[in-house]
Amino acid sequence: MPELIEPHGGSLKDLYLERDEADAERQRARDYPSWDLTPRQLCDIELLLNGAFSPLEGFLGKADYERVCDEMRLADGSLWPIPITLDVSEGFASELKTGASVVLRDLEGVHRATLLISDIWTPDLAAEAQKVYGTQDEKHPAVSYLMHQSYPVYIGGSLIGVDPPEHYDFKHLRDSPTEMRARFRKLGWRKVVAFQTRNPMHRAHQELTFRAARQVEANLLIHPVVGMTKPGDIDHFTRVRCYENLLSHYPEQTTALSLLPLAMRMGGPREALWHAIIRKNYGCTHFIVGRDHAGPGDDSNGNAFYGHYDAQDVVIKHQDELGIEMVPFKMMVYVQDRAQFIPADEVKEGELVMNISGTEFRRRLHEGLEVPHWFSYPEVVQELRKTHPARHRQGFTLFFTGLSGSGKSTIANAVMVKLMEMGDRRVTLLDGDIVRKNLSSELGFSKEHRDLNILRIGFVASEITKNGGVAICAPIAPYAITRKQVRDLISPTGGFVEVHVATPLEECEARDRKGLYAKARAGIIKEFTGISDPYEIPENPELAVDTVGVTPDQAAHRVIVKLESLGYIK
Ligand code: PPS
Repeated sequence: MPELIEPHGGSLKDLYLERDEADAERQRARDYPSWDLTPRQLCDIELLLNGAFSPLEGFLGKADYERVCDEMRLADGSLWPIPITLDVSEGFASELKTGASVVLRDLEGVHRATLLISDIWTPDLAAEAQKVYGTQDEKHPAVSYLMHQSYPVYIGGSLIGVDPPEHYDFKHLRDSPTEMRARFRKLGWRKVVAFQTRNPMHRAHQELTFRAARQVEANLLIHPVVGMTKPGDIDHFTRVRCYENLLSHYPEQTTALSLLPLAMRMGGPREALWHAIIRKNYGCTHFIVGRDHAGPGDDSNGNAFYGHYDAQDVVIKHQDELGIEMVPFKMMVYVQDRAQFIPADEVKEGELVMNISGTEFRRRLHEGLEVPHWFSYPEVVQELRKTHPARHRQGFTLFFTGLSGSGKSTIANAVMVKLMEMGDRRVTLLDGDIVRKNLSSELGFSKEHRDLNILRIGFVASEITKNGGVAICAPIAPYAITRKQVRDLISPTGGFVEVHVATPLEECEARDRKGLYAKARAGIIKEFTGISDPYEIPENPELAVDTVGVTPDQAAHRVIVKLESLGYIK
C-alpha cells in the first residue's frame, strides 16, 4: 500500500489501489459476498481510504475496538478516540469467515473497497455508548444511532480502496488530505489553523477565526463538515453557499475553504480529539476548539451531556501526542459600545453585551423577522432565507396518530378541506387505509410491518414537505420510536406537527365503526391495537385532541388554530 511520508502532518495512509490494480481487484472480487454501505459507513469509508483517519487502515478489529472504547487508544497504543466500525446484519455476518473478503458497495452498487476480514463479533452496544459517549441516554444522537440504527454485528479488517466516491456538488471545494497538503505547499502556507463547523457562519465565527489566525500567525482553513451532522441541522448545500459568501469578507490570500465529508457523532471531548487528528492529517498545524465543541445538546433531563469546555481540557491533555496545537476559544459576544465581537472573558464590567442564540436566530428565520447586521452579513442571511423561508412558506407534515376508530381520518380529511379552501397550499392526504391500499398492500400488522408502513409514510411525507407541500398523515403509528424516526426524517426538510387523536379506547370500541373491535375481542383479528397489541401514547405531541363530545369540525378547527399559532398558516 502506498504510504506518503510528509514533514507536515505526519505519515498518511492512502489505501487506494492504482487504476490497473483496481481493475484486477474488481475482477477478483466478483464472487465475494457484498455489503451495501449505509450513509454513515459511506462517510467513514471515504475518510478511511483517503487517509483522513490515518493511522487507521480499515474498520477496527475487536482488540482495537475494545481499547478505543476503554482508553481511547488502538491496540498498539496510538491515540484514537472514536470506534470506526462496520456494522452488518446477523444474516449477512452468518455467511462470513475471518480471512475471507467482502466487497463494499455504495448506494448505486459501485464496488468502492474490499475488506479483508480479521474479526467478526457481536458488540455490547449499550456498553459502547456508555464508554464512548459517557451515557446511554438516547437523546444523544450517537447513542440513539447505536441503539436503533446500528446493525448488531461488527466486522473488522483492513481495506483496499478500489473506486473513490464521486461527489457532484461543490467539486472545487473537495480536497483529500493529500490534495490539501499539496495545496498548502503550493500556496507556501507553513502554519494553518483549521476551523471546524456544522453550522452557518456568522460574524462571531468570522471574528473568532480572524483572532485565532492572528494569534498563532497562521493561515486559516475553514473546514466545515458536509457528511452527516446533528439531525435537524441546516443542509450542507445551503451552508456551503453561506461559507462562500462569507469568504469574500476575509483578506485575500489568507483563508481557504474546503469541505469535510465526515459523519459526526456529536461526541464532545472525544470527538474534539478525533477532529484534531483528522485536521493534522489534512496538513493543519493548529485547530480551533471553542465552547461545546461537537456538543450533542441537552440530555433527557435538560442537562448538558458535557461541560462547556471539557473538549478543550481533553485536547490540551493530549496535545503533545496529537501533533497539532489547539487554539482554545471562549464564546464570542458582541459589545455594543465597541461595535465588536470579543471573547466573553474579555468583557469589562458595565459593558453592554448582545447575543443572538442559535435558537433565537432560527426563530427569526422561521417568522421572517429581521436579523441585525452586527450578527450576520446580509448575503449570508439571504442565502439562508432561500432554503429556510418563513414558516408559512415552508412545507410541513401534519402527523395524526391514535387508535383505530379514534377519528384520525375524519379530522385529517376536514383539515385537508379547510387548507384547500384557503387556497395557497398543495395538500396530500396519506390516510392509514389509503396507504395500506396503495403503498403497503403486502404488509400485515406485526411490529416489523407496522414500522415499515410508518417509515414508508414518513418517506413520502418528507419528500412532499421538502418540496414545500403539506402532507397529512393519519396512521395508527403505535410505536414512539418509529414516530420519532419519522419526525427526525422530516424536521430537516420543513415542519413536523404531531397530533395525538386521544380518544379513549372505550370510546373507540363503543363506536366500533368497522366492527373490528368486536372481531379483535373474539380473537378473529390478531394483534389489534389497543386490544392485543400496544399503543404507546405520545409524550410530547404538538397537540392532543380527544374527540369525545367534540364534532369533527371543532376538532379540525383546533388543528387549524394550532397550525396558525405555530406559524405554518397565516
Ligand atoms: S399502523 O399500525 O400504523 O401500521 O396501522 P395503519 O396502517 O394505520 O392501519 C390501521 C387500519 O387497519 C385496520 N386494521 C388494524 N388496525 C390495527 N390493528 C390491526 N391488527 C388491524 N387490522 C386491520 C384498521 O381499520 C385501521 O384503520 P383505522 O383508520 O385506524 O381505524
